[in-house]
Amino acid sequence: SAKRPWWKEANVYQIYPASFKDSNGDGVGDIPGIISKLDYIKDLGVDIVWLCPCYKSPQVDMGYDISDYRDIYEKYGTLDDIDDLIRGLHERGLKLVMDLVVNHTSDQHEWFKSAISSKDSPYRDYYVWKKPKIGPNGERLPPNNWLSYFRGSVWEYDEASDEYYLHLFAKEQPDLNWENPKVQAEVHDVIRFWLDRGVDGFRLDAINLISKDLDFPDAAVANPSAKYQDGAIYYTNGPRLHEHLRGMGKIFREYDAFSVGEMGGFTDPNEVIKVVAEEREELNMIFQFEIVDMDISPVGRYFPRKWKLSELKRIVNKWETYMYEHHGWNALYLENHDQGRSVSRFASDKPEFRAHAAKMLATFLGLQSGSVFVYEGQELGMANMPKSWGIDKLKDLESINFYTELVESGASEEVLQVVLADLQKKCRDNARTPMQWDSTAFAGFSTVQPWMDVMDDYKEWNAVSQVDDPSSVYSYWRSIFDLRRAHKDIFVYGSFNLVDAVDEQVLSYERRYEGKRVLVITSFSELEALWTVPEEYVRSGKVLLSNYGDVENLKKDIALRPFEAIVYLLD
Ligand code: ISL
Repeated sequence: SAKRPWWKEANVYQIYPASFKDSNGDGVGDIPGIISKLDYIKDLGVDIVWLCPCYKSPQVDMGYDISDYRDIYEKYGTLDDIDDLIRGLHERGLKLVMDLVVNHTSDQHEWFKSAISSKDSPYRDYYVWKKPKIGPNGERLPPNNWLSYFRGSVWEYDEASDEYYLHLFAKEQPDLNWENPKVQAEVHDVIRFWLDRGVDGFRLDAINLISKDLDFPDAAVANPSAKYQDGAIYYTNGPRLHEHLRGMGKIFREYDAFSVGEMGGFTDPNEVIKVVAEEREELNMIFQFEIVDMDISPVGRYFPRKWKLSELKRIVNKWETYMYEHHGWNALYLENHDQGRSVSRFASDKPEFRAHAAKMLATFLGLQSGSVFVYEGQELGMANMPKSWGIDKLKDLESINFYTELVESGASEEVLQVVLADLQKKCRDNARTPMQWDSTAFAGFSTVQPWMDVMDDYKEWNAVSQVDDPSSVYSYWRSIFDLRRAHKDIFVYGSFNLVDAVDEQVLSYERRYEGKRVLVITSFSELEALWTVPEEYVRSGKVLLSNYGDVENLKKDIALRPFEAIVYLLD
């Protein structure tokens, strides 16, 4: 039978430091701000805080460009503040997980500054350098045609050495060379530095990109009109990935630390299990991207794709049943700092539906098998940026570069409108607006105009108005975490059964542990949904939770109201 390590019972609250709480009136969130909100986090009922990068950084990519792994970004605070944060969390029985960004560093990191200064630098091989390719007319070309996640080539030319360096993300984020044992040792030292300081684990950024195909072959030309092509198959889940993960996993086990890897482009559970199977001693769990990629068109990230509820069911069923049967573990999420707000994207943020829709998604996500990740503001039902916000409101280099490239390539007004609408739905900026604490100026996030505008709806949608309201989205999330604790056998360790694979309005699943059974019913529709409870579930029982709050028993034929969610414990 499966083991019961502590982290299987742990749920996570993700904090984006720039947008959580500003304590010193500079318009940017900071660590003392986080410390001032620890009771709020504790009361929600989570066990772990995952803090996005707070290290020293020039902030080209919001801290995912680290210039010193052992120091803190000055606007966020100091190492002493981190120590206070760790203490404050531990006093409340909470743990701290930090973001480990080691696919790349900042170009302002000492290693890179030295590496680019001379081919003889002892740090040269910390990064990936290649000679130019010479084109048909003798012109200098990048070593291959790979497209960067943030647009343009993944190669940046260095005049002085006549070589290019690799950067899968921005040119200010040079990729580390994991083939170099010294790089591996440096990363291990960084991990120990933080674990020794009292940190309880890591979220490993873009970690399945660290092992590259050393031939660096050209990518197939999928888009003939584009200069650069998607080379992901040559650097995702590469040949030495597991070896590198075991190297880090060994240290994590030494400290009984938590680990979750971010692994986009990983859709085969037979491969993922090689990372999360306990006996392999790599990572506890990974973020797979199938749900958040569901509405992305093959044409490009910010082109829309219509999805059906049956697709979502297939994805959920696949991961839930596979991990249960193979003793793996899922990381459950609908939001993070790279995604649009879930209520707007997967349900509805129309005023008449928003609260029910947010609670329905909490039910859908929060009662599955796995560790639940809630992103700051999700517990309040925070929504996407309004349509009235134009492109000039965007701050993220990813969305800006995507849009600018389209404009520069002469895209039609029609295409631009499609992309703008899709950015409004999915772009990363949606998740980065300031937390809405109360109805005072700047939503109580700051005393001055914040680095990014506060959403227009903060007077109605904020923490103060929800914390003591038993019918709020926040209180509902708290009930979800209460349920997971009170019925741990079922919700943490129980099996998962998809109840209806075909209905396009209603998603229902059963959790079961020995004789105990719970039926979860969620409607993803803004219309009434007529649904027949399958025979074997029509029996007496008790309603554990319902988002409309007025359901008393389970009938055979039910008419679910818009975005209704009901949780039954069956006798
Ligand atoms: O690999 C992907 C898809 O297959 C990407 O989605 C990738 O996983 C993702 O873009 C990585 O995001 C993370 O690293 C970035 C940073 O900008 C994001 O905020 C972070 O979450 C670079 O560090």
